[in-house]
Amino acid sequence: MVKRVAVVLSGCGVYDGTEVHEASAVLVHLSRAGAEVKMFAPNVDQMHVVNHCEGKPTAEKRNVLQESARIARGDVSDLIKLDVTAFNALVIPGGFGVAKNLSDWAVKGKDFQVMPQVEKVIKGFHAAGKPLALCCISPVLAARALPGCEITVGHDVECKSWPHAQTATALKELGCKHVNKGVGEVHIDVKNKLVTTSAFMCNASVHEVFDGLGVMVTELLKMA
Ligand SMILES: *[C@@H]1O[C@H](CO)[C@@H](O)[C@H](O)[C@H]1NC(C)=O
Ligand SMILES: CC(=O)N[C@H]1CO[C@H](CO)[C@@H](O)[C@@H]1O
Repeated sequence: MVKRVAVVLSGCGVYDGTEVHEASAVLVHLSRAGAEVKMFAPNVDQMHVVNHCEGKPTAEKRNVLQESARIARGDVSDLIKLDVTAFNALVIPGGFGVAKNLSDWAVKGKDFQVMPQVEKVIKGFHAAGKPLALCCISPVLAARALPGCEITVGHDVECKSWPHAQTATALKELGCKHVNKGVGEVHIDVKNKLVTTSAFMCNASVHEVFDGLGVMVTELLKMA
């Protein structure tokens, strides 16, 4: 049976949208495994547009769906149209778009909310017993939508390899079980059918991130 996988994007570019290498790696690994992929993104304005040369917001306005279409080579649908019954699994790559457009984590931290459309999709796959894969910062979405779940965003002690380790601490305070894992590893929450990996939460080379996402996709498809 061909596995059908929905991939939810949040724009295009690490500082204001989906992390491009993570999305690309996920698509390559899904393609190699023979999965059938459809991409979705919310049809809303981005929180802001960042000049990626300077890392600073500009006055520009851009739409999350239109920006995601850059990654999807035009083939992306409005998230409102995502029908959980048509898919076997869900993937949400990372990037600040997750924290800025799929939720308000970037602004509110632990008091954040997940965008209702996104929360509905996550809960829909979960309720249907279908597996989810989240990487980088996107496990925060599960922390809110699936209280008490087990996740990894890498390591919980800051160092050169783990500059964002405080995210793990915040997730624990939200009631999740955080499990330390290397960039090439995943954590599998068997009960919730949730696979997570750190990806670019780790200060690692792009090929290491690529390989870690390969493990994530393999484990996701095993449960799908
Ligand atoms: C990432 O790792 C490199 C090489 O170890 C180091 O020079 C750099 O400072 C690290 N970056 C961060 C943000 O810690
Ligand atoms: C999808 C989503 O929630 N997008 C948000 C992106 O950020 C702006 C500003 O915070 C919100 O208004 C959008 O709703």
